[in-house]
Amino acid sequence: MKRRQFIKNASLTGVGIAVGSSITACNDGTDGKPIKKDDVKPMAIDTSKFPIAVCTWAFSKANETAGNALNSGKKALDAAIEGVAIEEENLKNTTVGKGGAPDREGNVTLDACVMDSNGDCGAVVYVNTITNVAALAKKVMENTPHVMLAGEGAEAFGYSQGFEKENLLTEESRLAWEEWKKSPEYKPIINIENHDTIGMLCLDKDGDIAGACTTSGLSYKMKGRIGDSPIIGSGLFIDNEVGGAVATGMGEEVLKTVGSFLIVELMRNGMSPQSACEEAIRRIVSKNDRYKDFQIAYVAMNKAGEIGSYCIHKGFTIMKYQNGTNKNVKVDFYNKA
Ligand code: SD4
Repeated sequence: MKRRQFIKNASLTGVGIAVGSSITACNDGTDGKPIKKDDVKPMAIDTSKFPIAVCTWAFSKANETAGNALNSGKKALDAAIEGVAIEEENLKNTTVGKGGAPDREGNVTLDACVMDSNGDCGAVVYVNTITNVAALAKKVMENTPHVMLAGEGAEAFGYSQGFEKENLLTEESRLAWEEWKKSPEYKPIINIENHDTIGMLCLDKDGDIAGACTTSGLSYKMKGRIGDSPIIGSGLFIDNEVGGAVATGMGEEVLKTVGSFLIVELMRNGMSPQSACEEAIRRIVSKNDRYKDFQIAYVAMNKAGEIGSYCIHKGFTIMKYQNGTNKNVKVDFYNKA
């Protein structure tokens, strides 16, 4: 049997994921610390549990769309892109895609990345005229020699690939921005509006994992600001031998710790997805007294389809689709004070 058919993970027995209720600390005995090599046991993968789709926040329709696509036999990346497109096109969602809140000068700028099971990836940043930026990131991956395109270059490439030019600033978002300008203060509010990026991980019927992450970034950000979401390793990372991770929340803090890459590497070294997410949050809060003022949440899935998630503050939830059922799951959090 090939090495890929196994994942080295000590947490197979005694995993503490409570589907449908809440995800709490995983009972794998690591206490958030990397386990020793000798403790790492091989884990066989049971493909009858696949496919699985998981995403940040309560984006039910998006996750169900991805789950159904996986069930119909689509590959992980195509399903993830189909899923997140629901939110990119949702005009009521002011944190992803068209209708997203603008920067402080009134420009809606979108960031996205995708990563495939073969390790390929694509990203776009500062896109002002195209709604489906995750799909655009996939085109960058497939049809250019590059990983990332920015701004006008990304848009021009998008038109050449058949994407439509659109005005992303809806009347509702424009009015909210006009209101904000009356007393402009840049103060992201925990769990509200500023933290609703959709990051999605899909595990398809073949057991391959891929993901997508797409956002309009922080509301009323400085012109030109880019967050973690389109940065491979920060907003999203996939290693098809191990699993994947996605992030949402205050991008600056995720960037400083390369959060999604960190989680995948911790899983490679034997941590469960749950312990890996907890350790990634611990790295942030242990260095940063200001954590009380911002939210960060991670979601991870390993090759066996085990899911973990952890965040700084109460209020974060994820969607999980498995066996045709799409559930909202509460996530445990660090700040119990
Ligand atoms: C960013 N991580 O641009 C994103 C913000 C986010 O919903 O999660 N927004 O920093």
